[in-house]
Amino acid sequence: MKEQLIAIKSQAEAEISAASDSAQLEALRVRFLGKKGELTAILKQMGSLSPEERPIVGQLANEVRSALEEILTKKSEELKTAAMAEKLKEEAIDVTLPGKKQELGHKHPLTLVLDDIKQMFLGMGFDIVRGPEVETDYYNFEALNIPKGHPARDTQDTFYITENILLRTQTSPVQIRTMEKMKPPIRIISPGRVYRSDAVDATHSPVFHQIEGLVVDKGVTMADLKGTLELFAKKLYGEDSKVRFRPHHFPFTEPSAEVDVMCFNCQGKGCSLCKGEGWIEILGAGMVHPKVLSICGIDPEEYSGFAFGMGLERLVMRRYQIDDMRLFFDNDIKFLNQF
Ligand code: 2NM
Repeated sequence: MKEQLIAIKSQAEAEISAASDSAQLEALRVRFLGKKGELTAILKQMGSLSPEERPIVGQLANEVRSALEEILTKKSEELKTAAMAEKLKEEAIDVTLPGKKQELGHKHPLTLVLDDIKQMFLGMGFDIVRGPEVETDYYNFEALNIPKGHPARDTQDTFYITENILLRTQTSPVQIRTMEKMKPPIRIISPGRVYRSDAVDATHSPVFHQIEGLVVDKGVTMADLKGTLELFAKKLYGEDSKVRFRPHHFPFTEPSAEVDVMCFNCQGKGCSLCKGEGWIEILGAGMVHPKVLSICGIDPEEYSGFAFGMGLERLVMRRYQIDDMRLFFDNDIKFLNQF
């Protein structure tokens, strides 16, 4: 039995030192020292020994066990150290490599100009109000004096979610909601995204942006509208800017006008930008229709108001000489980086 123990010891020592990972090492521990292992198998035969031999063999068996336990522990440490060294080598970072440049974005041209315009109206005492893009037929049409069957419903065809829920065609519903909630004086602009069922081309997009304005108070007149828009034109196009009003029709204002600004390119002489006109149309405006005021719970005998609306895209296209509206929505970095 002594010989067997010594053979097991040298066999185990050889195999343990050859082990290449911790799973192999664990298998060896079980094979030699486990409950059903080779050393235990020897100890089970101790009963057949003489009383003189038993303590000697017993002591030898204990020595073999602790010797093997010791080299198992040592080998396990070695394998762990080697594995860590390998991992560190694999995950080494080359600190001499150049870093990744962080590209800092900037504002979209539509946002740049909208921010400017917001500042201009904030400076004139207006508040900025936002509202839902998904609207009801009532707020988008009915309350603006555009009943079912009105021709304006054809020119403002939109996207319907149900028969009564739609994507707003203008931001006027925001102003209706404001008039319902607030008592005059009201002085607001409502910028935002609007929708029309239009085919995409260089000057049309089914999604675009509008800025509408509304002032309601006692004694508000067309003169206030003219003064406000003249001041706005001067802020936008320079101190020498002039505006002119042409009669027009909107269902929600009476009287209504289209407003032109003198061509800032040719000072009214006529050029390619204004197509020889000398004037460029920038917005629509008018005195809020008494019916619209009444619908919102404002007494038209006591109060009056003016409103105006303009398209942001066309304004920005003129400012930067952009000839195709699609460029705003293509998200082409080469285009956007120019602003
Ligand atoms: C425009 C032109 C003229 C307008 C009217 C209203 C409201 F809600 F007060 F009736 N909001 N916006 C208006 C008036 C909009 O856009 C070309």
